[in-house]
Amino acid sequence: MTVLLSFIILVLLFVVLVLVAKASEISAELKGKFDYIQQSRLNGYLLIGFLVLMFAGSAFAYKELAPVMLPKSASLHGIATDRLFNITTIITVAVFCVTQAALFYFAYRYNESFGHKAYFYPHNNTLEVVWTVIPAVVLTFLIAFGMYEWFKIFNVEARDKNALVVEVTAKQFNWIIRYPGQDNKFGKRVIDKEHISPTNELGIDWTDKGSHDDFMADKLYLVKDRPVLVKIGALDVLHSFYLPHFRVKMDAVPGIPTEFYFVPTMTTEEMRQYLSTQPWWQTINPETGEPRWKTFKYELACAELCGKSHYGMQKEVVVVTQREYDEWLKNQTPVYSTMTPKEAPASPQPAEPVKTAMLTR
Ligand SMILES: [Cu+2]
Repeated sequence: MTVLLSFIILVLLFVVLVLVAKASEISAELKGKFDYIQQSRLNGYLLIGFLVLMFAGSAFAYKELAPVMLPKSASLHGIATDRLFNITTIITVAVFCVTQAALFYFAYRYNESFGHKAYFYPHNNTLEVVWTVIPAVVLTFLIAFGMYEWFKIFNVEARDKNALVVEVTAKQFNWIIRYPGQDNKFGKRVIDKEHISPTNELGIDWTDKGSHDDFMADKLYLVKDRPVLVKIGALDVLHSFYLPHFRVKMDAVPGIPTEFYFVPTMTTEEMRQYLSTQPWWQTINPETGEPRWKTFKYELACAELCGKSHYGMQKEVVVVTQREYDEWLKNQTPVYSTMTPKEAPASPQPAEPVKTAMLTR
């Protein structure tokens, strides 16, 4: 509230200043005393002041916010994504600084003065070529580099066949996480009135034996250094599966299955140890009274504004070693085993081979 009020006061002050300046300008003009040269010089100084303020403000914001930016990538492909992001940022920031400095400096340097007539300079072929070719080459390089990394991340042939497979389905406003169980195959899903119910939101066909060992999890458990293929879907509107610490983001679209394959490289514990060496993470969290790194958690968030409780679409991601994962796996209960006979119809065709999930490509 205080911030909003301060902001309104600042805006109003600015409006008052502009109006006062405008009024004095009109009155001077009416009196025939308006000094255009002096006004132009003042504008020049103000523009230089703005330039300095803008650069100083940006540098300050960077210094203040850099420590709370995402820590280093916890996935294999994330290293390349970060490199691409950094290269793009460095190039665009450099270009921005040079062009803005030139823009404001020229406005200051060539303001209106006595005896100076503006030089008419309508065209220069060399200049046109230079400022067209250089950005074209740089942008082509950035796009080519980006596409190269993109195709590497989405190279289906290079995928490990033994990857861990997890199905994550988005809905307003939660994530449903399903693991395929021991057989590593998901039970079939059927999207019709008969199968979908409040107790079976995914429309799992319980007559499919492949579904009998599938279990739901409240946290997304992943294994360090073990590739994972996340099969992503949505039940209602567009959502976006976002794992910021792993540089993973993929739309969750109703009716169109998407997926993301990646390799986590740091367990939650290893990330905490790494963060314990970072100054901001060493500061005390007032909510817990402990250093921030101690309660660090990887996060699954929705990155698509999907409704009024969009902000609440969060789940914890836990990365563990294979041994810890196996231990966790032992304690998971398949949904089928907890169902009453009425809810869980017996499989009518036991001989039929297990079909893979409907949403599997
Ligand atoms: Cu969402």
